[in-house]
Amino acid sequence: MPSTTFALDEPLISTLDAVANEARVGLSSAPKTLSPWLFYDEEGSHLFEQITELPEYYLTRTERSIFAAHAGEILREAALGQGPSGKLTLIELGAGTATKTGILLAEAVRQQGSVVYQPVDVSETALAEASENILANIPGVTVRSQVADYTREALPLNRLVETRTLALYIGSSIGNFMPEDAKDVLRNLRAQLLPGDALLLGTDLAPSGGAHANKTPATLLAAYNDAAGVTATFNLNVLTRLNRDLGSDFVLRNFHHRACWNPTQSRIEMHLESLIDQRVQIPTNSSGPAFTVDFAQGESIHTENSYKFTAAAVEALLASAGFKRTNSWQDPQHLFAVTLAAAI
Ligand code: AVJ
Repeated sequence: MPSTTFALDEPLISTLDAVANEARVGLSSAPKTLSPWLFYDEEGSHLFEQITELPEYYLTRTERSIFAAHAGEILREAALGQGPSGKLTLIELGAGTATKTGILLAEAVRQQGSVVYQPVDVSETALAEASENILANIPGVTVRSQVADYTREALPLNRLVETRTLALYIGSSIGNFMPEDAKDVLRNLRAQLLPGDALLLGTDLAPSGGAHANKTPATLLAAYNDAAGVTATFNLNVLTRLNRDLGSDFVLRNFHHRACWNPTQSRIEMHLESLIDQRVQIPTNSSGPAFTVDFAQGESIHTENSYKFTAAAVEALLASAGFKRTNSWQDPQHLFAVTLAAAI
């Protein structure tokens, strides 16, 4: 077994242990934090799907429109330099239900007759839905899904002979990571690729600035604080999850969803703000003894960062992880960017 391959027989800590650990560490630190992966229980995943359809949440539909407008060019450029018999194999990090990927897969089939698609995700049910949809709708695709946490394990990449890999890391998922961690995620991916393989990275763009800017902090704030309150429900659902998984006693009406733009860090932050002075109990669990969490009125739990990038920041991030930007595409309003890079 090559040394870059993660030993898949090594047991991963169970999800419940990981939840217990996150809660203990995050809620006893100052300021209090919880990791965004905690959002995605069954209800949270469903709420996120709803978010992607909100009028204010432009990210998903904008990235899809970029794929629809440029899929041919994206795949042709990703395939440049390959040997005559080589085809692109597509892998996708955090594929989820892979709803946007279909556009790229259909184009890959058009260009090369068939394609192998390897979606990687922590959710087995999301992967099952993804392959069902793709197999039913796009003939010519062979799906090989892998359940894995790409943030903690090396990617279980099955390289086929005579192919090049195009890794997809789309949906602005990279935006959830602190800059240092984002670099590590991409380096970890790079370590699984060969020179000449490609990466397609989807990033949300920073506000453009200027008096006539079409993307302002207000555009971002609306996307993370929608009028229908779906994002608020999504944020608060993390407390419901802790109550269910850990037996804690968070009272949801005592907290409120707050999104803010942090211009220094170029990120949207989501917080759950305590509306009163209160104490929450978390019973003993796999990560240690019972503990209490005290909140002062106005104190918050920082639940998510969503980084917004300039084109230059994307290029620098890619370079720091061993990739060289080859091309990029934006929607006409410059809301979102899709960047193609070569492993060097
Ligand atoms: C899934 C990380 C891309 O940051 O926009 C949506 C998650 N949070 N609304 C994002 C999210 C609040 C989303 N990502």
